[in-house]
Amino acid sequence: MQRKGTTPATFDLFADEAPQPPAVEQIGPQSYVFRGFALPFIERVLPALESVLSQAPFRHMVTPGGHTMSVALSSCGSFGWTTDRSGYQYTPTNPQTGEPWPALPEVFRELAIAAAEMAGFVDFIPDACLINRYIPGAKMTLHQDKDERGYQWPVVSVSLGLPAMFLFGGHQRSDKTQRVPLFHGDVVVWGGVDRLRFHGVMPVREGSHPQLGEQRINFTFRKAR
Ligand code: MD6
Ligand code: FE
Repeated sequence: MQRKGTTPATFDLFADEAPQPPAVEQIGPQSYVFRGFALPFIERVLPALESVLSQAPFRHMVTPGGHTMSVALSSCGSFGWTTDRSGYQYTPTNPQTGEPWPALPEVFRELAIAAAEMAGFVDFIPDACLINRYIPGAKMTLHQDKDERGYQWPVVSVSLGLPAMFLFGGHQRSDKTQRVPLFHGDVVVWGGVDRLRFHGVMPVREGSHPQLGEQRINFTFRKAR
């Protein structure tokens, strides 16, 4: 369509852009995806992440079933999540080093609390942050997050780097799953009636992210105790 001089320049600039996905998507009665929510925090998050990982490097854990996970894991906060032949558990120290887990960086706490509030969970104080690294091909099979002491608090999940297809199921492993693509900066919050829904991540596809390279990093904040 031809426009004449009275049209503001910005109008034409944006006229041909693809429609933007909504900034908030509700994926369950008490579950939301907040697109790009972490981006304003990112310049503070990345150095904080480096610092945590220098103290508690990623490692591949072995599940109670004897499988080595394709996802590499670290933690920060008062409790970290570990798994070995004897089971899954939250521990106050890193079994790898015998030291307490690195403290939860202030910017992580701010991000988690702000996202939880957006989803209607006020007064969420996370005490554990699990950090997952996916290289291309890594995946997370369907699971429930149920090693926390209570389920009244949500889980806040932050995705960075390569995109991934998140699978959000129901309360039975066999329930149909929704596919939710997650991109750099997206934050998912779920809790309440959705807190124990099965979920997983499909194998991450090859690619390179301008800031994070050939990997996807996911943080999940919880109240473990
Ligand atoms: C991931 N996330 O996105 C794996 N769990 O890499 C999870 O397993 C998860 O994103 C509970 C709540 C949100 C999550
Ligand atoms: Fe999970």
